[in-house]
Amino acid sequence: MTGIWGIVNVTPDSFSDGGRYLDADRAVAHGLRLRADGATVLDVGGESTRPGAERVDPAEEQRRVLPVIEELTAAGVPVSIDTLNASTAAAAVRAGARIVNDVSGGLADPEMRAAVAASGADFAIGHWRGFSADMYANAEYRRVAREVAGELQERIGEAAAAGIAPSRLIVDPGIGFAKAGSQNWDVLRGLDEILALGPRVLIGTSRKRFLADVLSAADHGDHAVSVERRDLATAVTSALAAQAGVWAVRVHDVAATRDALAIARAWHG
Ligand code: PMM
Repeated sequence: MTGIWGIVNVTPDSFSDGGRYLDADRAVAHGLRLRADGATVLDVGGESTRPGAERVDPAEEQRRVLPVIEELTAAGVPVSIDTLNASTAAAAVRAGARIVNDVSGGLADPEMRAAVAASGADFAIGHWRGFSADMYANAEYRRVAREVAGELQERIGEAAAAGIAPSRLIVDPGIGFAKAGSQNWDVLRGLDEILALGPRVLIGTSRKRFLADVLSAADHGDHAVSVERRDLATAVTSALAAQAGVWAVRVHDVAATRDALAIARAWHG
């Protein structure tokens, strides 16, 4: 059965004067809600890895995520840490995280692979071609899915060389990372190439711009592309990805995706 990773972002709320503990409490409550909705893993992040986002100091990142990881782990929930930083990955695993989710696949921080190898955690490696500012300049492909698979194969080899067994790996083609609109659809259409690599496959389409582009074209731009419309689109792509054989999908709205996956399963009997 396809797993559902629920996204727990621990980034400061500028409208809150409650400070760090309130933010952490809110993140824990949100995580428990996603767990009740059917999340199999909670993916906790303290630095937005979204295209265009500002970098955050690792010490600040850790101040944000570690209390949340400790509490969610104490509540018995499997946690992954979404980070580009080796020191945060190591500290998160000490706090209870079982998976390190690095959208750069180990490229952003030269210490990452060794940190993950030593930690014993599983390692989710994304397809990535550089930090946000350069990302779209690097979106040049001839055959997108094949090239993404080829680069992920290199990341798998590097992880293996660092002592991380293939059974500990999860690969993610990095939807929206160094890929412009239609290139994301090329990747999804070519998922077999990613699946053929061997490790478990994770896909994150949630609320991403390539979905909003399609929704906007569908109603000729008559209505704003709300979060609700993006979540519905995400449930559809997640069900199709599940049908294609992915191991897990990473989403904001766990309940909608849980329902979509249940309907897709019913279809297949
Ligand atoms: N996308 C974002 C962040 N982390 N991790 C994985 N494994 N795959 C993704 O596609 C991915 C990710 C984008 O940021 P968001 O948290 O705002 O969705």
